[in-house]
Amino acid sequence: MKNWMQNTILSPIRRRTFMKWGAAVGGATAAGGLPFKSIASTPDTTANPNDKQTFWSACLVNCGSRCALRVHTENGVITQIETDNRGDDTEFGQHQIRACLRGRSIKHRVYNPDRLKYPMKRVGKRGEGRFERISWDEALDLMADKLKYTLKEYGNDAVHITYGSGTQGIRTDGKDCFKRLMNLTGGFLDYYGNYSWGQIQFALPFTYGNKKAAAYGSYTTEIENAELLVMFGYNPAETRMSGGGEIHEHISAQRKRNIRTIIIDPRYTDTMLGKEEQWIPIRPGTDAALVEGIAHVLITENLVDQAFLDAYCQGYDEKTLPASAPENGHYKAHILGLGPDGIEKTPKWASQITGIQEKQIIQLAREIGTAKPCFITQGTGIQRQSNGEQTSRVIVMLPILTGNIGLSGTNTGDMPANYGYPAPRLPVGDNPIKTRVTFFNWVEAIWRHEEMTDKTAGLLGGEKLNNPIKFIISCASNVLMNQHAELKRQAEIIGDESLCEFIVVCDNHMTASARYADLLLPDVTNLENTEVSSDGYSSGSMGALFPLERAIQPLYETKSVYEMCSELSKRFDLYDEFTEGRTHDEWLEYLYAERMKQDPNIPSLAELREQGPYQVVAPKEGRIALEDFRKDPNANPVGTPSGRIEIYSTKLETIAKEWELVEGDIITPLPQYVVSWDSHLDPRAKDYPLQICGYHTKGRTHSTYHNIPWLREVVFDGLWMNPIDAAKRGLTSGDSIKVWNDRGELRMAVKVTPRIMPGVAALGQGAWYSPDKKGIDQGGCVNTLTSQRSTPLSKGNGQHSILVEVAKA
Ligand SMILES: Nc1nc2c(c(=O)[nH]1)N[C@H]1C(S)=C(S)[C@@H](COP(=O)(O)OP(=O)(O)OC[C@H]3O[C@@H](n4cnc5c(=O)[nH]c(N)nc54)[C@H](O)[C@@H]3O)O[C@H]1N2
Ligand SMILES: Nc1nc2c(c(=O)[nH]1)N[C@H]1C(S)=C(S)[C@@H](COP(=O)(O)OP(=O)(O)OC[C@H]3O[C@@H](n4cnc5c(=O)[nH]c(N)nc54)[C@H](O)[C@@H]3O)O[C@H]1N2
Ligand code: SF4
Ligand SMILES: [Mo]
Repeated sequence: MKNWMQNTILSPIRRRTFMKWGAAVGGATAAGGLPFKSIASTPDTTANPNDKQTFWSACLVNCGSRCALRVHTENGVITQIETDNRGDDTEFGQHQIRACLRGRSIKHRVYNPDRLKYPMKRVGKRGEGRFERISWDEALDLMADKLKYTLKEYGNDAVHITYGSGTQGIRTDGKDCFKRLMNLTGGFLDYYGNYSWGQIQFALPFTYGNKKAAAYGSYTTEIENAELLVMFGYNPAETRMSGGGEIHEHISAQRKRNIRTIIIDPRYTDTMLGKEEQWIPIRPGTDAALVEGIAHVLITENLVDQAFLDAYCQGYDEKTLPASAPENGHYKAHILGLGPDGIEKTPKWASQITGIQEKQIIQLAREIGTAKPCFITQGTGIQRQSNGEQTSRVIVMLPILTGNIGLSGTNTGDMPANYGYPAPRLPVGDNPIKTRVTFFNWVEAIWRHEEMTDKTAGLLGGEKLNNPIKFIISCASNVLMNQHAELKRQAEIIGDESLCEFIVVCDNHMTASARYADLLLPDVTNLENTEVSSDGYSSGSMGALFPLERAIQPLYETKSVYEMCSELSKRFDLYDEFTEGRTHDEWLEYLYAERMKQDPNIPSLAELREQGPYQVVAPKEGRIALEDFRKDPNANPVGTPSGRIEIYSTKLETIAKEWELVEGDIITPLPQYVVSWDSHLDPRAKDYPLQICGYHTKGRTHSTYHNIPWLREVVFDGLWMNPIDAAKRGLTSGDSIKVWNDRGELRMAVKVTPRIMPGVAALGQGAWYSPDKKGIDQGGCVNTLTSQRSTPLSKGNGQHSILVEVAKA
């Protein structure tokens, strides 16, 4: 593996330290094979001198799950990782929260040749990846000086803390410490929304009112009461892999009554593999056209629930259309071809767009129209398309049209809801800077902040930005370079030292983002820290508190973020305010004690550490979304202006009139299929005829766990291609290919498989971006090919909309 990483100062020491641990932990594959200088420090073995010990810990990455780990150490070195070994799987709520292969391989993430070991400052050009080791004092002085300069010269709103989900489960340490400190200095430019659900979470409140929980759907446990289960791009077998949580409940509910399951996805996913009755492959970005074709059948064959639409909804037909709407502005007219576009959304019309046979659409419509109750759900890969806001709103039209809402066995069409059991959390304080950018177009705020307003860029809490972003803190985040889109363009913006003047990266590993740092702060991993974590956000109907013990002492010169920020706070005369007199471990104890006051049932901290995760089953009430509304819509209106489900949204009618949109962007009061950029109907498809369907692979969590050779062997990392497309290009499995469009090019291997539909290729996101000297990515990172254009409504990420061409390399 030859890439830019070998140019960093880290490379000489990588092999040696890794081999030393390799011997201690029973051998592992070492990356790279260069000679080395011996400047490595050894793991601290003084911490746990009594030979063998076992500690509770957990995997804290952002996969939506949270799993228990048991860490075995010998003389202060991790020897083995096991997972939850308690309880009795026959009783729900007592079952083991077993980790997937990623969590079980965490030892190799801790003892990894890519570990950041010392504070380092950049030498050479930004992005070149050359660094010089410095002391902690020098590092924190440098950060404080640059930060003070930025605050004085520009203001607090020139400082941005990026999105970053690498330590999703850390709440009393980690990146929140930076937020707490920045808030004490006068605030920072924050973001809203997230790369995961930016579009659906922005769009569905127009239909259903404000969200109370993370997701607005029913719990997956409701599946067991359904007659039919229809899932759009929902893939829990790969994206919620914990032994506790969504996939566990989904499978047991489905099995209990053998519920007929139909899955719509361009890929044949692990959620299928024989557990489905029907796989309907669909062209990416066209689910809304499929649903409109289904709606046509439901309407023309009288399968809609007219009474429900009249009593609970606004804008299905003339009767409930608000006065402000144009004539024939209602949904029925739109489907029947009587609306402004004059197109009748017949199954034949939908068939041409989606690639699904007309008769299959008709059959699907009749099944959905007659199965009561029907549980309809969607994953969030669909809304990560360029027309994702519209698609998520259109999909929820199926439960709305058929009245499958608020009743046992139904869902709103949104992703499923989950129980969350709150863990202690360090207070971050109030941010005096109220204007926020979206999680995705923060990059624009670096170079064209003057053009960004509430009406052009979706700013919240203010109408304009007074300053460009001049200082970035990126902690437990890889969006600086790997996880954001269009990386060649990104490198030009981030790499320009005259734009953003200082970049601090705090991570465990030498990532693509870390390479763009001016200052590198090496963080401890969660196995080197203490914490009490909550369940992830996809734990199904079971919440939990996970104890994390410090299994080994911090390696090298790593420090926890809390420690870094405490030291930093002294340089701003804010030490007392920041620490309130507590160390991190004291905060944890204090916050846990506060938590116990709210919920006296939870075990003490000592008991928790003794017994392992504390599991709590969600109450029965509240598991069916919109149950109260269904019972009495007047007493329990939804949070829309009308209090009804707004098929026709008056808020969107106003936004469509007032916002200044980029040419080609469409916002409509009705949910509808729209052709958007990088779809198969984009004129660019002439040059780039293949769509890529991005997805989240079980081989890693985003970019985290990518640098574990075992996982790279277990899960294939290349491009999936249908035999028909491969034959056209003379490709067979294992061939080296180049994949390109006008934004970039990458090299990888191909896997020829009927698990992906013709005309579409599939590529798991999160591989490490490794451009060579010509800028060709040798790492297989899909964001080489994605677009930085933000979506019309939420100004979010359409990172699954990709057009490419492929050839043998
Ligand atoms: N193993 C693993 N698990 C993870 C993560 C990870 O990186 N790795 N990441 C976690 C995070 S942060 C998130 S946000 C979630 C993401 O969860 P999702 O967003 O649901 O995951 P994706 O894999 O992006 O998309 C789900 C499915 O949608 C399909 N799909 C893509 N485009 C379309 C389309 O236009 N139409 C249809 N019908 N299907 C489409 C994909 O093939 C995929 O099978 O996963 C979480 N879980
Ligand atoms: N093309 C495309 N791009 C995508 C997506 C997609 O589907 N397609 N998905 C998007 C989604 S849904 C998401 S949520 C984002 C995720 O984007 P990120 O939140 O950036 O996720 P990761 O790549 O896992 O990066 C987390 C970083 O945290 C670091 N880290 C892990 N543990 C620790 C720790 O203890 N301390 C510190 N300081 N750092 C730590 C890891 O080394 C890693 O660099 O990516 C988005 N990008
Ligand atoms: S990656 Fe997710 S499912 Fe796997 S062990 Fe970690 S928390 Fe559990
Ligand atoms: Mo995400």
